Amino acid sequence: MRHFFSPRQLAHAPAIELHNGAFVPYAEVPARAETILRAIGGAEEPADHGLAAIEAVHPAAYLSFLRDAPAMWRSEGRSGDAIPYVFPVVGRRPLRLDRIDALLGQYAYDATTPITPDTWNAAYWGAQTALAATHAVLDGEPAAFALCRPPGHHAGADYCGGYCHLNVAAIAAQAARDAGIARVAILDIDYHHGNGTQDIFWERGDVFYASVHADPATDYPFYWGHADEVGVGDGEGATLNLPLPHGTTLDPFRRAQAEALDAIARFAPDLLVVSFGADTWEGDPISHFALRTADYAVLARGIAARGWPTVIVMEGGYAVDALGDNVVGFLSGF
Ligand code: OKP
Ligand code: ZN
Repeated sequence: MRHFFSPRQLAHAPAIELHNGAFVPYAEVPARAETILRAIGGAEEPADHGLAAIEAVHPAAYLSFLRDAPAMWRSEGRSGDAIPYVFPVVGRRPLRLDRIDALLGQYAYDATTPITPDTWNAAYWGAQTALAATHAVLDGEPAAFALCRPPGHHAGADYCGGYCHLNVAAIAAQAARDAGIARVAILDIDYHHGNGTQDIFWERGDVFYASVHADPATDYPFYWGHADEVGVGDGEGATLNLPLPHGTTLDPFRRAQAEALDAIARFAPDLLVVSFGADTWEGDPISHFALRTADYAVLARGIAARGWPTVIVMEGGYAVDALGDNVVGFLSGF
């Protein structure tokens, strides 16, 4: 399988995040990508497919914000990374906002996703990594792996959150659509619900979104991923959420994944994007499922057996020492 990675993704390295009432060291560290890269034996550098494929998902005003936020933050005399502290919970509307703190809250839904001076470039190349893997599959590879970081599935069209700035799975899916692929499905098997991906395709019937994740009644991101969320309008029935409880092991996880794959099969996609997170592993420091390293090959074989051309994008996984083995195990199933 072809692997893609840009070392420019490593420059995004926030120092701290707000977690359980205190600032703690940031969990989404560059070493995650470095350890995966070593374990998979290297990767090809992506070509630059340009900004247009990113703008096909994210509005230009949001992209300018990601680029400009660090300079605006520093011009207020602040040190450290830009972090929001106030959010428009009554709903967002296109206000004229002149202060960095107002913009941060307008374009984010949580306080765990700092923006550094290197965030834009790293996220841009994460998107290019996803696009390179997508083009490899469009050119005939049965499957390709995009080693993306920061991850993407919490980022909506015009918001960041959950360590995510650009939605790499959505950018991959949209690029496939724009290349003439009529029906695209996204299977999200990160521990956390991919609220950003769900929102982006919520009203669309051409991209199916199915997610297996920790029950949002107990787990981040809380306000999305409940079983009654099915999409609206043209998208009604093209979103499927399968929440699972703490302690979930391989058997219930693979049953839920099979249910998601059966629904995707009824949709009959021409291409599959997998948002893969290894934070379902039993030792993950911020998660509460109980998958073992050997389970990832089993899950991957269940996906590969369906026979759809498949783009795999990396999402979460925070047990850095185990991450390489878990990703290699997953990729070995294809
Ligand atoms: C990103 B991905 C819990 C803090 C949660 C954000 C988690 C983002 C996960 N106390 N912090 O889906 O792996
Ligand atoms: Zn996650």
